[in-house]
Amino acid sequence: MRINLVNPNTTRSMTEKIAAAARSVAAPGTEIRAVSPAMGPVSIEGPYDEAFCVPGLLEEIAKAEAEGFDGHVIACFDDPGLDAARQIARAPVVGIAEAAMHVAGLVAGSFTIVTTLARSIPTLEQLVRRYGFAQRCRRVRAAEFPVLALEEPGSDAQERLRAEIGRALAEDRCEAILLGCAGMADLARELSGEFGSPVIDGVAAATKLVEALVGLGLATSKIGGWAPPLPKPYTGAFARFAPR
Ligand code: 5HY
Repeated sequence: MRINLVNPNTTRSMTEKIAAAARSVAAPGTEIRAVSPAMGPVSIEGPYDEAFCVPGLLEEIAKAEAEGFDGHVIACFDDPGLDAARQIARAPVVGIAEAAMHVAGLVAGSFTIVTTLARSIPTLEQLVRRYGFAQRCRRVRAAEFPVLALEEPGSDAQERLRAEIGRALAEDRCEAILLGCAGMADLARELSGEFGSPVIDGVAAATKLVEALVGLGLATSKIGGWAPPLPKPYTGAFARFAPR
C-alpha cells in the first residue's frame, strides 16, 4: 500500500521528521511518500497561513491520485483543505487532528490538546466541535512557541511543551494529551512514558487509520459533499487549478 503524506508547510526538515514518525508505525509493505508543496508558508500559524497552504496541498493530493496512491495524510493539526482534498480524491484522506481525536476517544474518556501558539486555539476548538468531540475535549492549550522552534536544537520549545502538558494533566482532569502540531510527532512515545498518560501524535494515528480504511476496502464517498468539483474556468494565478 502506498500512502501520500503531505506536510502542508514548506519546511523540509519538518517533512523529514513527520515522515520518520509515520514510517515508525507503518505496517510492513506500507510505503510512505512524504512531500511538501512547492509553494506556500514555511509554517502554519493561524487562518491566513492556512489559506495559502491549501492550493499547494491540493496539487500534491492531485498528483498522488494520478499516480494511484492508496491513501493520503494531511500532516498539519489544522487539517487544512481536508474537505477540498476529499472532493478531488477517491482514496481516503485523513487529517491528523481528526485522527488524533478518534484514536484518543478509543483509549481515554477525555483529552486536552496542546498546540504551539494561542492564535491556533480558535481553529482547533472549531475542529473539536466539528468532529463531535466537544464533550470529550477538556481544553485546547498553547505552550507558546512558534512552530519552527521545534526545528531549532537548543530552543526551549520542548521545555515549554512539557510544562504545558504537566499543567494540563494537573488542572484539566484529562485522561490523554493530543500533540497539537505535526512538528511534535517525534516526541509522543517519550512523553507518554514520562507522564504515564497516553500522549497521542496525529501523524502516527492518521497513518494507521489510512491503513485500516484501505484494509477495509473503503474509499471517499462521492455521493454528497465530497463529490468532485464541477468543471469550470478559474482565472488568473489559479487558472491551472480549474476542475476539469
Ligand atoms: C502544524 N502548523 O501541525 C500546525 C500547528 C499549529 O505548520 N504544522 C504547522 O501550530 O497550528
